[in-house]
Amino acid sequence: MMTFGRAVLVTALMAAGSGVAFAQTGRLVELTGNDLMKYNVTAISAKPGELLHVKLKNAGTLPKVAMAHNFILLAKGTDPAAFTNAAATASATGYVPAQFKEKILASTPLAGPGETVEATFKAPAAPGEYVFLCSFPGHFLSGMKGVLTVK
Ligand SMILES: [Cu+2]
Repeated sequence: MMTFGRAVLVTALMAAGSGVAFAQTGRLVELTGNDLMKYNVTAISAKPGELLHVKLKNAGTLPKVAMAHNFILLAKGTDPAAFTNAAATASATGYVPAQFKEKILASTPLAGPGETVEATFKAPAAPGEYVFLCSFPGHFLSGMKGVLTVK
């Protein structure tokens, strides 16, 4: 049983090291979301492969069940409307649709009022424009989106 437990721990550490919420390094990108369903920053630039640390604060006051925000970076070529349509029915997974899992380059959990969520990830290696958005129902359509430009 000890051997099994250790194997699980190593796997968990490797998973954490590969992306989300482990390393505190990376260039800090601070975002806020508000009760008007907007990010304060809608354009981010990065070098190919640059390590970024996104911090998203929900600056609003409405209850989390009605107004939460996240940051999801989509792979190039992903249709954001199709993604958010699928997300709207994925409340059980924090409005992250399982069928789009391989299209998500980075994501944070949902932030309720006053909460801050974070994600550390490498910018894509391929130059281009990558959409980021909030997948809480209705927020993308209200304009809660932006573009990460890799160049
Ligand atoms: Cu939102």
